Amino acid sequence: MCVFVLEKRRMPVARPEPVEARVIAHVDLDCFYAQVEQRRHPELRGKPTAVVQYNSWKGGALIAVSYEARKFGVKRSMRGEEARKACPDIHLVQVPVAHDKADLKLYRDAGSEVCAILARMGKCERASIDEVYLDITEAATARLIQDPPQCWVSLDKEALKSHVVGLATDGDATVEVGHWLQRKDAEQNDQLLACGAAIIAELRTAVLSETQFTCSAGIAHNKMLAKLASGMHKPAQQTIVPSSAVQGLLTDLPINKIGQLGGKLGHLLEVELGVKTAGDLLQFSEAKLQDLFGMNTGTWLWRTARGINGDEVQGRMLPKSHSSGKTFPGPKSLKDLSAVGHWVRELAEVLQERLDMDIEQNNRIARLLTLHAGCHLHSSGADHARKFPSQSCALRYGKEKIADDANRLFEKALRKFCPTLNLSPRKKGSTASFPWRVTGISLSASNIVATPMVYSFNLLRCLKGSMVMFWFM
Ligand code: DCP
Repeated sequence: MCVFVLEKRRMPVARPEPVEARVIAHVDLDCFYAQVEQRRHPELRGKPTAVVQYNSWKGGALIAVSYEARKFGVKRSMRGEEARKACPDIHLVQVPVAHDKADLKLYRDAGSEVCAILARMGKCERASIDEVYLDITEAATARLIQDPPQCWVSLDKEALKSHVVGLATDGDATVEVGHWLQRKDAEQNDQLLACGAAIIAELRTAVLSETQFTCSAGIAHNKMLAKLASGMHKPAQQTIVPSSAVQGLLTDLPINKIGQLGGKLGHLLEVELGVKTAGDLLQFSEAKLQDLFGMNTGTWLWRTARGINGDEVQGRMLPKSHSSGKTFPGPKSLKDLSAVGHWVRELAEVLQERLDMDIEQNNRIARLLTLHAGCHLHSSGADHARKFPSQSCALRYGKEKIADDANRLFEKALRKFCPTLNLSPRKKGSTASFPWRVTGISLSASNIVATPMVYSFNLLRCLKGSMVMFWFM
């Protein structure tokens, strides 16, 4: 019997772990947008720097803070003015703007540079604009056979600076880490992690010398543990999680720190079962968790509490979808269909640019268009938020077609959101306002597939019409 009903597509799925241990790394760039801006403006290097949103109210919202600025207590939750109070010498750089909204191309491209370097040693999955999972099992196994840790004559400086979870280091940490990496009596899995740590140290050094970016990493036997470890020591450091340290690491770990437990599922565990840490979950049998959450999620929870995770690194360096969105907070909210139509057209143009780029650079097309929006309904003076239903349809290329389809999707969603609503155009001069306001819109293009060259060439020809005619002349 499944007691807690949650949206199925959002539920985690338990996958079996392989018999042979994997070596997985999670690499996360440090204060990413701030580093990109420091590279673009070398005079900012080593100085307290933050990147702020284009909306300049109270100095703009901080979205990335350099580690030099963090020393003064500057945090991402602050606005520019507050940050300047905490650190008068801080340099605030505005995020680039295009189409009247933040343009992240600069950061996306910088993330791609890093991915290309990391992918040299194994399967690489781009998890976000500045995070990558790597499966380096093959490379670590090969190194263990050809050049086992006990035989290393000199140790990589970065590898020696690793942190090993569960290793008590009273004296010189690098000496003790060096011993741990080269232990003759180490189990094979720990030796594999030692080889993995050496490989990741080399890759991080290559990233620094080729891009000027520092990054931090976690090295473990699965994705969940590698991700937990990469954030433990930042910036520019790496952390290894040996199997023997897993239970100690998880016992007091707040469940919202575990991927997929930050949302509704984690909230349910806390409110309904009093589970605050991964250790608290250990008291429930697998059968009990299956009873409460269904077979698959129950098993996933039981395994997660024990640090077991079979998710594979996907071998995907390109995004699974493209999106273009904008928020309209407070007084900027959109209050009529023409304002929504205007912004839908702007967002459609940005989305089409990214779709064109994907065809040209990667030979891929998207097949599904989805509109998401945040909408508030105000009736009898009360302004209450309710979930606005997302709507999808087949994606037709061309910015006008995308805009038309997205506008239709918006109206369809609005009718579902508020079935009694009259959407017919207001009479000229009418002062009656719509009983809703839109606080955010996003268009996304997903279901991306590879296209044969001929097809994509024809598609480009349709899209760029006259320009292609010119090429042929
Ligand atoms: N970002 C954003 N808005 C947010 C959070 C992040 O635009 N609310 C952007 C700016 C960040 C980048 O995404 O530089 C990566 O986010 P992270 O959460 O990984 O944080 P940072 O890389 O900035 O810092 P850290 O070194 O703590 O990972």
